Amino acid sequence: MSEIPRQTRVLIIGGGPAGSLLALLLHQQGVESVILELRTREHVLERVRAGVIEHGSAEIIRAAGLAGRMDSEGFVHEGVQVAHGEKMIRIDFEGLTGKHVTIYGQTELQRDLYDALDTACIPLIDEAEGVRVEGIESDAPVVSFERGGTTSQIQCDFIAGCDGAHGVSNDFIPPGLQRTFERMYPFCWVGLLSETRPISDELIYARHERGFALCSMRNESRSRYYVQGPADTTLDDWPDDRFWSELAARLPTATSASLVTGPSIEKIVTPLRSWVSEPLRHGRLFLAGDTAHVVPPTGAKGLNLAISDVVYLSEALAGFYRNGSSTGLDGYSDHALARVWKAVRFSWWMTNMLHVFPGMSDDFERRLQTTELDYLFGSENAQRAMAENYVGLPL
Ligand code: RFL
Ligand code: PHB
Repeated sequence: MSEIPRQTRVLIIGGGPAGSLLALLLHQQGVESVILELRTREHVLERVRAGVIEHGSAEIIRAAGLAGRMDSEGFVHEGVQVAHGEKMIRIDFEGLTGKHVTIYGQTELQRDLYDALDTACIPLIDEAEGVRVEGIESDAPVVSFERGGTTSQIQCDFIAGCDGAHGVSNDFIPPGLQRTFERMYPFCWVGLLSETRPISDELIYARHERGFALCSMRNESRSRYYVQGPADTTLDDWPDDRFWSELAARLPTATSASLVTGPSIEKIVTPLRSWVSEPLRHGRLFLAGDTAHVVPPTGAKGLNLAISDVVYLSEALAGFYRNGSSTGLDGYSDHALARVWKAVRFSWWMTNMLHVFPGMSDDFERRLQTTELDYLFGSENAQRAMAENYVGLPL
């Protein structure tokens, strides 16, 4: 990034999937924007995160002209497996809903987004530190930041806060005007990436008395696995050998027999929480993606919500520039939150059903949890409800 513009229409804070896709969608509707990203490009492109793209998200990516690699290198999954102890069933997405999901790493999508930003000459200013805003309640806000020891300012019409769960945009809304909703779960996930053949052609979500496990993948030779760990666990507690044996112990015996293990090439510990901040707007500031809401990864919804938020927001902003109407902008928060809460509900439901809650001494609750799984295993209607949510509710 050589020259820093002094002015733009939409100033986007955060160059993750939400910020990058928003910039592209705006560009395609003739609206100029600038992205400020705290990290280096290399750092953003190295982060290992999501893997499941909903049916509708894939269509959006396609319509934005970004699907070349996703369509050739991603994998269409027409179902997932759910295991409970030694039992396992398939949730048949295609048969139950006529839809599917695509397995394509967020890392790859982020690369496609950055390539498209470069092709469209959309300014992405990386290593932008200390972002702060003035005049959010005016119609000409100013955003300041430091880069390489120099302070710069960009004047804009609107600010889009897309800076993720650890960003600052949320802090720009006065506390009295914001309401937050939170649920911390009393466990975390330990995730491991390895250059090994995936255990199965489809994802496996498993509930076992030892805890939750998830088998996912990136391609035919790269696997992504997760196991539930204690809330206070650290990576030191999870040498590869322990991870693999714990994973194997939580899968049905016939399935774990096909587990191929190998050295980890990346390992993470991630806490699980549900968190929503309302409203998604203050004056000229709009929030989208993880900065506005966080869901536990169990339902594979975070990236997909970031995508639906920015679709709504780009349409509202483009509408404003097209016909001067603020109707779309005024409705953005309610519109986006209605979809967000459905994903919060689904992720909470999946998390509750599949994890072992420490200290769940209450026999009544334990029975209800296993009954939830029994019902899912035995009812096509329950499976359809899960499939409908997993492939993604309509935008
Ligand atoms: P991001 O991706 O965090 O990007 C925010 C960007 O903002 C930058 N930033 C700042 N920039 C400027 N100034 C500041 N002060 C800034 N502070 C931060 C950051 O550097 C970053 O580049 O948020 P965004 O764009 O809202 O996207 C959200 C998704 O990344 C997230 O929801 C998903 O990764 C969640 N997620 C999953 N979502 C799915 O839809 N499907 C999945 O299968 C799925 N699996 C997962 C997941 C998240 C996981 N972790 C690690 C939490 C699996 C895991 C393990
Ligand atoms: C992943 O592949 O990283 C992944 C898949 C499904 C989830 C969460 C993460 O629910």
